[in-house]
Amino acid sequence: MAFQQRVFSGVQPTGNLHLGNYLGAIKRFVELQDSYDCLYCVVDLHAITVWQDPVELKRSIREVTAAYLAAGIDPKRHIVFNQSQVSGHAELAWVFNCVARLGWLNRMTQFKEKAGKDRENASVGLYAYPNLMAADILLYRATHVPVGEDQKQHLELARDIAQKFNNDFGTSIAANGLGETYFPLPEPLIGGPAARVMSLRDGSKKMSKSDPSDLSRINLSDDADAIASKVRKAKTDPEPLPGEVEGLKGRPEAENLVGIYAALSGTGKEEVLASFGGGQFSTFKGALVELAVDKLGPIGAEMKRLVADPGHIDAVLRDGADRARAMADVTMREVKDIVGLVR
Ligand code: AQP
Repeated sequence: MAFQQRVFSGVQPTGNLHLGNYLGAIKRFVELQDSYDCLYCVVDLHAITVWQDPVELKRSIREVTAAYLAAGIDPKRHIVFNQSQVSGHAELAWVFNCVARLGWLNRMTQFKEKAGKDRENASVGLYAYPNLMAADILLYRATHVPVGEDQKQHLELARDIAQKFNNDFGTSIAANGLGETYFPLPEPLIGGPAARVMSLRDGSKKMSKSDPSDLSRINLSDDADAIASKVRKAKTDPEPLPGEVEGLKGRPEAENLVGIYAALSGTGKEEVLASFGGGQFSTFKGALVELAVDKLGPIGAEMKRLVADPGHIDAVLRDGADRARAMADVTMREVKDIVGLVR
């Protein structure tokens, strides 16, 4: 690996990869390849924190891998793999289960949202999910983590865990000749006009794989007709588009569509409103359909081609896991020394 700074991030293989996953995460993964050493993971151990059909899970792991490759991630220059194939993730997560405090996890809003009212029935894995996420990142001592805004709180927890580990074991880290601090405090890379893509049916809810309405999201596998129909049916309000970003306040659906256009075209919301401000939604939606089909169509087509060749995808994952494991093994040997686990 050639760069000083290292990126780690992942996507769960839970089906229906959508525009939010693309703009909030995968598109940014691609952009970061020229400045960082990158590990991009299909986080299948996270997926099983809620029930997954085993046959569907295998399909989905390959589909996320295909999305990575189709979007432009280079698995030779960087590392693409699935989490379950590197046992260090689960091992380090256990150490972090013993570092993180219950009070910290009790504050995690994603657990509250996902567990809902039936909290007693949620899996222990769903509750401890942020500790596994911290392990994913710190196993490779990654310095930067590109994620959508919904993951900000988990990233802060990963920093707290790294800090507490460094403090708790400071003497041992030094005694083992491993420097003054062991884990870096990973920086979130969140931003751009689509850090939080909202549902096309409800501008107050994030676009999500698990939304029961398929009209709420644009899937990466949608064809041109499906994209056109979903954009045309997207909820809007009766006012024309404003000329300035200020005018999007209190208009979540308009803001969402403008943000999507900006992110897909690589500009900002200001530029989009400079072109479309004052006009009707129907004109803007027509342009958005054209842009979305232009940008997403080739990715969807390439995903389809790749998924038809599972042998190739599995070979990419195996090669990535071998290279990731070599790095993870070093960390786990050092962590065991630091913690005092005799080997
Ligand atoms: N709506 C979104 N806008 C921007 N970024 C998003 N991400 C997810 N939804 C949006 C980002 O995509 C990456 C991978 O997400 P994930 O699949 O690991 O988990 P998630 O955040 O739980 O995704 P979903 O779609 O909301 O799944 P469900 O419905 O199963 O909970 C992350 O970087 C995430 O921020």
